[in-house]
Amino acid sequence: MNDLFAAQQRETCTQLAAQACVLHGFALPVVGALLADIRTIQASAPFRHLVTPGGHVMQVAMTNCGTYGWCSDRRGYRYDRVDPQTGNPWLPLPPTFLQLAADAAREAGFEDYVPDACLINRYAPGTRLSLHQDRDEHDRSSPIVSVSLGLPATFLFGGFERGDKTVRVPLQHGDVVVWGGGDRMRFHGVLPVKPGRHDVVGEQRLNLTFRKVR
Ligand code: MD3
Ligand code: FE
Repeated sequence: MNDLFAAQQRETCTQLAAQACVLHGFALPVVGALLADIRTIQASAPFRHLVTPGGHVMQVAMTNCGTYGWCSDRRGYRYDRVDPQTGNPWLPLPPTFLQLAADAAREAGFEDYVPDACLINRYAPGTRLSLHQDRDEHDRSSPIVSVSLGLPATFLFGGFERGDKTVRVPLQHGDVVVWGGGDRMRFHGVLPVKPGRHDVVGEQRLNLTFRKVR
């Protein structure tokens, strides 16, 4: 590990842009509670590989909790109050999720953050998420808070056009990223997750993204 990387890991926060920052290890104290909640959520709404409007099966497996869940099928992308697979509402956001999201948002300068949706992404080794923008949320002024668990990944942080240059951001187990304001509409993605086994989470990467949809 080079000195610059070592120094970065000792920082509590790395600023990626004016309103985007990585809070290193911020979720570590509540990892046990988060994983227990994820187990409950996936028992009710199992991880599934959504189909894009173009007919491609997504590599990332997804589920949701909160008032709204992100869905994709041949008809398009949308937020839905019920799981289309079961017809049941998504489970509510667990208190630990709400507390962590609000604490991280406050740390990054956003007071009173109350998300109404949490998309849970599961990456098996080799899984990637291609460059995209998150544009299905009605409320684009609230930040997005993302929590990384398990295997490390390289996040691609781009500009406002698909072809803009991207910077690579290493994300570790327990890191929380807050993306707000003007930086919310940036293109972003995740490079293929390298094979490995995390002591607690196993052979996968999990990512929680909190959003305010309405
Ligand atoms: C940056 N998830 O679910 S973190 C997604 O690691 C998504 O699973 C990635 O991109 C993951 O849509 C990245 C979350 C994230 C969400 C929205 C953003 C990062 C963002 C909007 C602008 C910039
Ligand atoms: Fe995204």
